[in-house]
Amino acid sequence: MANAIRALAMDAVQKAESGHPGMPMGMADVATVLFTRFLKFDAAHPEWPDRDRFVLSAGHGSMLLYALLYLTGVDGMDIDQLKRFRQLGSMTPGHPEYGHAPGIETTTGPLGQGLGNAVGMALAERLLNQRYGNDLVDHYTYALAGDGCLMEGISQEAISLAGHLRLGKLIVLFDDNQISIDGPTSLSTSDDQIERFRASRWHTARVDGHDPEAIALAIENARAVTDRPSLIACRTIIGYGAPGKQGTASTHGSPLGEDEIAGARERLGWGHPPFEVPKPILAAWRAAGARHAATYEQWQHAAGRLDAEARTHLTDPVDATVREKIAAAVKAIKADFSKDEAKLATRQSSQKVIEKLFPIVPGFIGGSADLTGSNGTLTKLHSFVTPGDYAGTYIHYGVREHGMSAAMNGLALHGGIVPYGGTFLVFSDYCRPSIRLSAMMGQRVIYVLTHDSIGLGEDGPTHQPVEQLAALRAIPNLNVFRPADSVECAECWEVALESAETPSVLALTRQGLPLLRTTHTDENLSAKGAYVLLEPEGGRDVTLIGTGSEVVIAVAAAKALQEDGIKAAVISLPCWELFAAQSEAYRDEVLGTAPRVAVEAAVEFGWRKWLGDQGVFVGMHGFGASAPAQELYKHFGITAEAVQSAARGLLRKIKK
Ligand SMILES: Cc1ncc(C[n+]2csc(CCOP(=O)(O)OP(=O)(O)O)c2C)c(N)n1
Repeated sequence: MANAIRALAMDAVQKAESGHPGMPMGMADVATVLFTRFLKFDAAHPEWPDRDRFVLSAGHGSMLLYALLYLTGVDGMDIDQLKRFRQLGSMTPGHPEYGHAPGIETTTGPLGQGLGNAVGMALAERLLNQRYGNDLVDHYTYALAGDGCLMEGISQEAISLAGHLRLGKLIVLFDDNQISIDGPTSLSTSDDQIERFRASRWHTARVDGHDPEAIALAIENARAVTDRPSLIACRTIIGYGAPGKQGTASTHGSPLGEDEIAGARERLGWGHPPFEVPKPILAAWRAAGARHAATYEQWQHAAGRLDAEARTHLTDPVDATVREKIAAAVKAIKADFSKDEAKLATRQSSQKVIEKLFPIVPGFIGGSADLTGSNGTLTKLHSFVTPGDYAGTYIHYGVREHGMSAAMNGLALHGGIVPYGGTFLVFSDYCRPSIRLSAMMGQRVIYVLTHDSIGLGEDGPTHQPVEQLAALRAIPNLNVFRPADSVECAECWEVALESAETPSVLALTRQGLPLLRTTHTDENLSAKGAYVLLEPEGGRDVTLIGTGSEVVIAVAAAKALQEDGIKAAVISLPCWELFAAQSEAYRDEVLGTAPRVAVEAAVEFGWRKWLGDQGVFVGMHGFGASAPAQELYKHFGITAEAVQSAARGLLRKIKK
C-alpha cells in the first residue's frame, strides 16, 4: 500500500516534469500506517466536523497528500487529477491549496506555517470539545513536518505555545530524513530536535520510519499521552526505493528520470505501469477510506440531538441570525458613540465594540501577543484559556506574533471559531506570512493592530509603522481598515465579522481621537470603504481625503479653507479595498472632479490610485522619531496647515 504512494508520486512528478518525489517516497510508510490504522476520517464525508485533521506542513511533498486522497477515494480526486499534477485548474497544484480539493485542510508550502496551523486546529478542537462535549468534538490533529519546517523560526513559537497549552491531541510526525535542498542538514544545523521539543514539554519518541509496527506503536503511545503534545521523529530515507538517488538531496525537488523510476519499480517490486494501482491494493485503500463510515453515522446521530442553532454554529458561527444580531448591536453602539463626545482612541472604541459583540458571536476567541492592555483586546466578559482548561475565551499567545497568526489561521480553518488577535501594527511584519495565507485561504481572521502611526509617540521609529499600511494593502483579499473615530470603528468591526471569506486588519490608534460622526446613521458608511464626510455647499474647489487619525486634520483644514472662501470636501477612506470594490459611479460621486489632497501618517506608496497624477500627498517620507505625538505631527508636517497649504498650492498650480 505504501508503494502505491511512492509510485504515484514518482509518476506524477515525472509527468509534470517538476515536483518533489523524495518526501512522499520517504514518508509513505508513516502515512500508510496513519491513514489505515489511526486517522479518523471518512472519504465520503471529508467535511465531517469531528474528523481528525491531517496537516501536511511540508507542503512541497504535496503528492503524498494527493495520492492519499485518491487512494482513499475522496470525491473528485481521480487518477486524471494526479496526471494533471501542477497544471492550471487541476485539484493538484504544486503545493496543497485550501479549497482546491476536499481533504486539503490548509494551504502549505511556506515551511513551518502548517505546524502553526496545526497548533490552532488542535486548540480549536479543545475549545469546542469543552463547549460541545466528547460525543461531538473529540479528534486528533496530526501534522507532518520536515527538517525545513523545524528549522523555521515559526516552529519555535508553535511548539512552545502548544507545549504550554498542553495540547495532548496534537501529534507531529517529523520526517527526520536529515536532508534538505542544499544537502545533508548537517550543513546548517546541529539541533537535537527531541531535546528541543522536550524543553517545551512535549512527549517525544524516535522511530524507524520504515517499520510499520514501530510507527504504529509510537502513534498509540502518543495518543495515550493526554496532557502533552507529541513529537514522533521518524527516521526515514528520502526518495526511498530509488536505487541510485535515495538518501540524497537530488530526490528532494526534481523528477527522478525514467531510468531511476524503472530501477525503483524493480527494487520496490512494483511492476505496474504509471498511474496504475492494482485492484486489490486500491480496494484495501478504499476500505481504509470507508472504515469510519459507521462512526460518521453515529456522529450524525449525536449531532441531530443538538438544537439547530448550535449545530450550525459548530461549523458556521456567523450565520444569518448572528449577522442580524451583529448589525442590530452595531447600530446601537453607533448611536451611543455618536452621543459621546469624549476623545477616545480607536483601540478603546474597539474594546467597547468587542464587549458588546462578545455575547452575540459564538466561538469568538480573542487574544494578544503579550500586548493585551495596549491592544484593548480583552474585556471584562472574557475568561482565560489556561494549560489544560479550554473553557475560556481569551488566549495569552505570548510574545509570538507569527505563531499567533498561524494559530489563528488554524482556529478559523478548523471551523466553529472566529479568532481575533492583537499586536502593534508595526509588528504586522512578524505576522505577515500568516496574514498572507489568511487572505489566500479566504479565512475570517481579524488582526487587531494598534499603535498605528507616529501618533503612538515616544516609543519612537522602531514602533511607528510607516510602510506597513501600504504593505498590507498590497495583499490581495485582505481588508485593511483604518477607522477615524469610534463610530467608524464599530462599522469596521461589523464588516470584519460579516466577511466570511476575507481576513481583516483593524489599524487602530493609541492616541485619543475626537468624534467626527456626530450624527447617527443606521447605514454602515464604512462598509462602502469611503464616503463623503463633509460636502461644501455650492460645489467643491478641492477634495481632501484622510484615513484614521488624519481625517480630523482634513476636517480642520477644510474648515480653515472654507473661511478663505475655498470650498473643500472631506472624504473619509477607512478601507481602500472596499472602496475599490464599489461601482465606478459611487467612486466618482465620492471622489468628485475637484483636485485632491490626501493626508495619512504613513508613506505615499499606493496613494496615486486615489490622488491621480496631480493630487498632493501629505504624510511620512521616512521613519518617525521619539517624541510626544503632537510634536511629531508638527515635526513631520502632518497638520491642518500643511493640508491647507497643499490645497492652496495645488489650486494655484491648476489656475496657471
Ligand atoms: C519559508 C520557506 N522557505 C524556503 C522554502 C523552499 N523550500 C522548500 S522545501 C525546502 C527544504 C525542506 O527540507 P526538508 O523539510 O528536509 O524537506 P525534504 O528535503 O525532506 O523533502 C526549502 C528550503 C519554502 N518552501 N518555505
